[in-house]
Amino acid sequence: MNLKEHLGDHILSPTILALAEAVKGISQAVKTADMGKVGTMNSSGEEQIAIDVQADEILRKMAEACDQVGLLASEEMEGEDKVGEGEYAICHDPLDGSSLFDVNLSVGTIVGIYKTNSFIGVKGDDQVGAFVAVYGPRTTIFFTLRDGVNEFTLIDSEFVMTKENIKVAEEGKMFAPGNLRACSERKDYLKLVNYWCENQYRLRYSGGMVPDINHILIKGMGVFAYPGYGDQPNGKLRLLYECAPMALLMEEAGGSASDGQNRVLEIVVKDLHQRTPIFVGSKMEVQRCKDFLA
Ligand code: P6P
Repeated sequence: MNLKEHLGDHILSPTILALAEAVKGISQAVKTADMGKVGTMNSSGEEQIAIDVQADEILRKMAEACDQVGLLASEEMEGEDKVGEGEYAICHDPLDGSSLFDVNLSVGTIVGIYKTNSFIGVKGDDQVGAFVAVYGPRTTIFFTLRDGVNEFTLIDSEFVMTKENIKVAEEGKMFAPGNLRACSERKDYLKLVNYWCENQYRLRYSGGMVPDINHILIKGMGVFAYPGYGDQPNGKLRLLYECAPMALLMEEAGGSASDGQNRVLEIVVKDLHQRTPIFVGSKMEVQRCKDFLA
């Protein structure tokens, strides 16, 4: 079954199809883009490389052309922009993991979809959908419109369903321990990492949130962690366009996502670029993280 057949007459079909077309463009750009820095910074003060800007432009053009979309926010933009009269709002990290680009590791696009006229004040629970693309040896997308999670693979320019109704088990011994530097100060995180090691968890960590969480969804188990510490108590990952979409996808697949205390999907967006710690994956594995972390 292809993407269009799967979507049928779903109200958000035009937006998902438009996102899929944008992913085709980014997938092409990833193969040929210049790896150089462009000498500019994004809204979080991170140096941009050419593909960051290119991917952002592809998604902006998509949003402007899609009648359903009225509002746009991006990791690469300072504020939220009105891009049309549509009732839906798109927030995205156009190319997550671009620091891995020059070493030819997988990168991705993360998208949250809301029905709102501003992102300020929303919670991840308000999302009507979440959509992620993985640019690896193959280009795949997985998304939810609050009806489960399915994976589609780009084959001969068409997205074909390759995994239906993805589910994540209650527990599973695979771990993706982000920000291990935090162990230098956070003995609770060090204890958790030691637990994983002493209990022979299988390490699956690439440094890219998208492929690392894709791994948990496709293998159906495991946990991804990115805590904060020191002068970054909320860690590095952004709530609106990285953690909240991933949290919705994981909950739709039967897993969970916490900031160490609360559900990620309950955190109110006060700033477009606010950060949050995140522990996401199999329910019992996330609970274990909460139990270990002060
Ligand atoms: P660190 C990639 O830059 C990213 O935004 C996520 O994809 C990834 O999980 C995280 O940062 C890695 O962070 O601090 O290990 O470089």
